[in-house]
Formats: sequence, structure tokens, C-alpha cells
Amino acid sequence: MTELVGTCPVRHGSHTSMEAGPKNWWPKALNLDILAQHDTKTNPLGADFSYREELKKLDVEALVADVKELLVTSQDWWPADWGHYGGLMIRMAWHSAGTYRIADGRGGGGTGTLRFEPLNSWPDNANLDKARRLLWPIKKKYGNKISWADLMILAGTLSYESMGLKTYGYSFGREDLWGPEKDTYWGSESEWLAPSDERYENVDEPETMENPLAAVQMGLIYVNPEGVNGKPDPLKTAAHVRETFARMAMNDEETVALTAGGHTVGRTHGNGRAENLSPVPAGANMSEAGLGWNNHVSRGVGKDTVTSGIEGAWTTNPTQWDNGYFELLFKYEWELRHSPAGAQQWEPINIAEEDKPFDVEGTARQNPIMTDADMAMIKDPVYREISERFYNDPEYFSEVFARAWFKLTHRDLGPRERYIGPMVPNEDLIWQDPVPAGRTDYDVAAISQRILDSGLSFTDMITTAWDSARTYRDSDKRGGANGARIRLEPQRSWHGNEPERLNRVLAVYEALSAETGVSVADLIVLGGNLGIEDAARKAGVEVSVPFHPGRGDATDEWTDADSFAPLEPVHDAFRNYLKKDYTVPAEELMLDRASLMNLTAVEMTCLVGGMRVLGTNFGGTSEGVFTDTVGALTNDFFVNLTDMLYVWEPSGFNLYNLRNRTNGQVRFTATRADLVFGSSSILRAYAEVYAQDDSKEKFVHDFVAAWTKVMNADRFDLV
Ligand code: HEB
Repeated sequence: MTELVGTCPVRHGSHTSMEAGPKNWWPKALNLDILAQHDTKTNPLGADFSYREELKKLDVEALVADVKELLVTSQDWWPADWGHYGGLMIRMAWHSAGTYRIADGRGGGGTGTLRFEPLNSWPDNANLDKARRLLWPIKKKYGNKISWADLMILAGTLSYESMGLKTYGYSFGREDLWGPEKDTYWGSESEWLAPSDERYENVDEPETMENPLAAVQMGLIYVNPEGVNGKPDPLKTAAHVRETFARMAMNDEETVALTAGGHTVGRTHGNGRAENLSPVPAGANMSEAGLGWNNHVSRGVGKDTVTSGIEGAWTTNPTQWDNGYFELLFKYEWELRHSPAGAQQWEPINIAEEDKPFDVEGTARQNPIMTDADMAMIKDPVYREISERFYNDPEYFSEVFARAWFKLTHRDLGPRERYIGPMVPNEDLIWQDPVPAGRTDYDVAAISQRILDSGLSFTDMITTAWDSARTYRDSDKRGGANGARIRLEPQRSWHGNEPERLNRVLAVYEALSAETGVSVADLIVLGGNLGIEDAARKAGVEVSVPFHPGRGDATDEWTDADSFAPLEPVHDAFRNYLKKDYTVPAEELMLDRASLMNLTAVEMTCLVGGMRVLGTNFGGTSEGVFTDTVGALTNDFFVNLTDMLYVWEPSGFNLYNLRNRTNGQVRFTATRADLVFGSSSILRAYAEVYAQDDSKEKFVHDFVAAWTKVMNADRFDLV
């Protein structure tokens, strides 16, 4: 029965490979998948599983001891360089965290997705599959009490500790996902390591790299170690290092610290031929057991490993935290050579024998190396000055590095309220966007009455609450209503926040806050809630919108204004707003924002339909306001959208008319962010639910639930 039958009766009952699927027929159709990721069906731990709770049972001391022992216990199937896995584990942690980009907050080490494609099979992540496989016995032993995401970062941090660095701290709390993040855009190239030119307007101007990308080529974490497009030139590489690290929110000093500190330990691997390696994990044969880059032709492990193709360590003692990186970099002249694998690397001229590191098996000394990016640390004048300071003050270097490593590995974990465990540092750091706790002991009803008596309109209250909350991005847990940073620059002046209205509204709230001690952040949300309750009442439904006091007001001093620029809502379909006419259609921008806000497609539908009839469009425009009773939370948006009485006709960029078929009158106007709820088959299905005669109440309740979710998205103090 091993014969393969040509017309197999059970062949392909369903779509089981990536190339199959109904969407491929219409590649331009709206893909709502990004709003339906990480469903409970894909999560083997079930809906009731709470990682935070599980962590309480973790024996941290035992885990730390186990990891430290594992680091120095070499396995024959993938021997440790010099008997220490530290370098490999650090590179894994760095590549896990290093995909973070501040433009959309996506990427980063917070979700453990290095385990999945595409990251698992990125050329730059070669042999990090081995690092995780080495950690598996620990993951197995501690089970659900430690996530992969936490374990990877912990392993890197403990590696530094075991090699002599005084680390700054570590927090648990990264919850694993169970599949790749479909919303993360990694670039549009269809070829691995395609020339950088494809993602820049001009490669010589690094700032022209396509947003939100933060790596110079498809499949790399940052820059090409052999130079821009593989052409060594440390000054050019420096410019690209600067841009890519800035896109991950690192300044020059942090960048030098990270690069030098990263390469103070471990080594590069290129003693062999890349052609001898098996394919990447996602392209490998089943018998590779989920691993890639295996060598079945020659030895391929230990001192014969090929990873990047560059060959050698940076320092004399690569398993020790010391100042060896700068010592060698400054002491010698460096010239371009080729590794045995053919990669271009910098090697020292006339290096003293005792300055050379041993090969990983301790058999002979060999030349240290520098990549083009390492050379940038002394060739670029600004980097050089920083490098000199680090060279002359190793303690300062260690301190700056330890802090930068902490930031690198914790940036996408969000504010300090989310930190867990005995190694959490006590200090507030500005990049954590700290918010002081606010009052909770006040009479909400009395304050509500003060807001209602303040003379603000319900529209003012609702739009201000929305604008304050909508900056939240689940990708790195930044933004949101807590802190009321909408009072501060740059948010206060953002075009999308209608500064004139905002200033008027804030003046009222600020006065009330000064008088009562209730935070402006709470007043803004409470006002919005009151507006929603009024609108529901006008639609004949009595609801009370849940309110949780306790938001605080952030200060200017603790706000890194520059780092808030990427949070500017330059488009917001919920308020029918586009700052400019973008090439990406309004409906796709809407999906992106909804995804960042962690909304489902149903919640998005409900919120857009509700916001329209509440009259909360940016600038008070009438597009999508398909109702005669603006301000009442009716389902009119959906009723009119689905009504065949109207023909839809384009009338300008992102503009449409809804014309009455009977009398020829233009009854309503709309944007793509309105009409997509009638044109996309899936969104229309949701719109129909809300248009139904039996959905009037359901709509109000669903709207209130979605609204409340948005208002509380950043209340990590509540969980
Ligand atoms: Fe690194 C390694 C590049 C940054 C850490 N690096 C490595 C290599 C290369 C590189 C090429 C080799 C791989 C192999 O194995 O072969 N980097 C690089 C670049 C950059 C960097 C270009 C940008 C500038 N690093 C970095 C950072 C860090 C690091 C930031 C952290 C912090 N690295 C590292 C380590 C290592 C490496 C630790 C070693 C690994 C071993 O030992 O295995």
C-alpha cells in the first residue's frame, strides 16, 4: 500500500499549504486577517490561562541557576564556543528584541515570535534555532511558568551576568503568541537580502528608507555587516547604523554602547562553505527536525561553523565582559580581508600574538576581526568620540551598556506597571512614558455633574476622550488616555487633535482638575463616557458606561516629546480623518489603526458606525454621517449604508455621493472609510447585523463595550 495513486481520492480536501487559499485570486481584496489573529483556537493554553498568574508560581532562583548552568554545559550536537553559550544566547536575545521599530511599535521581543516564520527563517537569524533548541530542556522543565519570549531575553541577560557584566535588571511578563504576527510589515521585496536600493528612495540618504522599516535589507535585523549593499565603507555604514538604530529609538551613545557591548563577547562564524548548509527551517526537509542551516557535508560545528560567513572574535577574551573591544579597535590598524567563507572583514595589521583570541576549541590563536559596522565605531567622528570615552572609562561604558541593553530588551514591554519579578529595577526611565498614579477616592457622580454643568458640548467631550485614547498601540503598549499627554507637546498641537477645540476643552478640564484634584486624564475619559450615555439615551437606550478612576497626569519633564512623534494619528478613520491624501487607501489605513488599537473587525465596525452618527468627524465634516439625528447613538449609519435606495458614485479623491435612485437627490456623502463597510463582503456582513431591526439595542451595548475597551486599553494598573 505504499504506491502513490495519481488521482488520489483524498487529495487536498482543504487548503493545507501557504500557496493555496481563496485570497490569491484577488490579491487586492481587503484582508481582515490582521484583526483576527491570535484567536483562542490557536492558543493551546486556553482562554482562561493567565501568564501573570502563572509567573507567581515560578521559582526564579532555580530558573536562574539552571540557565547559568546550561550556558556552560556544552552539547555535542551543537558545541558551545569556548564552552560558553553566552555569545549565541545574547545574539538570540538581541535579534528577538532588535526587530522593534518605533514608527509603529511592532517587532521586538515581547511576543516570542522569533520562533515563527518569517523571523525563524530569516538569513540574519541563522543558527538561532539552535539557541532555542538548547534552551528547550529549561522551557520543558518550567513549562507555562516561563514563556519563550521571557526565556529568550532572560538567557541573553544572564549570559552577560555570567560573563561579568553588572546588568541593570530584568522583568518577566512577555506573553507568547502561537503564530507569526500577520500585521507586521517587513518589506515588499520578494528576494532575500535584495539590494538596499529597493527600500530607499536613495541609499545614500539613509533617512529615505521606507517607513516603518528599520533594517537595510530584507531578512536583516539592522545593517549589512559587510557594508552598504555588501561594499565595505565604514563611513557609509555608520550613516546606516545611525538611521536604523534611531528607528528603534536609540541615540548615538546607546548605539555605540550596544554594538561594542554586543561584540565584547562571542564571535562570528565563517570557517567553511555556506553552500554546505541545508535550507532554512521553513524550507528544510522534515528530517531536519525543524532546524535549518545544518551541515551534512563536512563537520560544520565548533570551529567549523558557518553562520554569517564572517570568521573570528572581536576580543582577546570573548567569554569575558571587559574592555577588549575598544582596546583592540584603537590599538591596531585594520585592513580588509576575506574569511574562509569569502566574507569581507577587517583584520588587524601586525597584531601581537597574545592579543589574538583562541579559536573556539582552544587549539590555536587566530586573528580577531571587525565588521564594517564595528569599524564605523571609530571612523565616524561622532561615534569615535563616544568610543574614546568608553575606552577611557570602562565603568561608564558598562553602565551605559547595561542600561541600553535593558531598554533594548524591555522597550516593547510597555510601562513599568507591567514589569514582574524580583529583578525589576526601581527607577523610572523616561522611555517607559511614566505616569503617576491618580486619585481614585472621589465622588464620580459629583464630578460628572460638574462636567455636565461646565458648558462643554457632548461632541467636545466625546472627541476629546477619543483623541486622548486613540494613540494607544498594543504593539509596544505606548500611548493611550492615561497620563493625558494630549495636554503636552507634541500632542497638543497635532493637526488631528484639532488644537483650537482641544485648547478650549482642556482649559475647562484643567480648571476643574486644579480645583478637585481629579486628574485631567480621568476627566477627559469621564466626559467622553457622559457623552456616550447621553447619545444612547437620545436613541432610546439607557446605559451606564463603565468608568474606572485612577488615571494620572504625566509631566513634561517625564515625557520624551521626540519619541511621541510616531504616535501622531495622521489618519483616523474613526473620525474620518486623513492628514494628507495618502497612496494607501483610507480603508487599509483604518485596518492598521484598528490593529494597533487591538480592536477586532466587529469592534471597528461598531465604533465607526457609532462615531459617525455622533457627529465626531474631524472638522465636523458630514461624510458618513448617514442620519438626521446627529448625536443619537442609533444604527442609522448601517441602515442607510445597506439601503438599496442609494446609488454610490465617486465624486473626488476619497469622496463619494449617495444618490437617491427615485428623486435623483444626493442624500449623503461618504469616504472610502465609510463605504468599505458596504463594499467589503465581510465588513458588509457585520454592517448588516447592526442594520437589522432587532439590533438597535445590541448596537448600543456593543458600542459601549468597544468604547470602554479603547478608554481602558492602557490601564495596566487595573489587571
Ligand atoms: Fe552583532 C554576532 C553583526 C549589533 C551582539 N553580529 C554578530 C555577527 C555579525 C554581527 C555578522 C556574527 C554572527 C555569526 O555567528 O556569524 N551586530 C552585527 C551588526 C550590528 C550588530 C552589523 C549592528 C551594528 N550585535 C549587535 C548588537 C548586539 C550584538 C547591538 C547586542 C547588544 N552579535 C552580538 C553577539 C554576537 C554577535 C553577542 C556573537 C554571537 C555568537 O557568539 O554566536
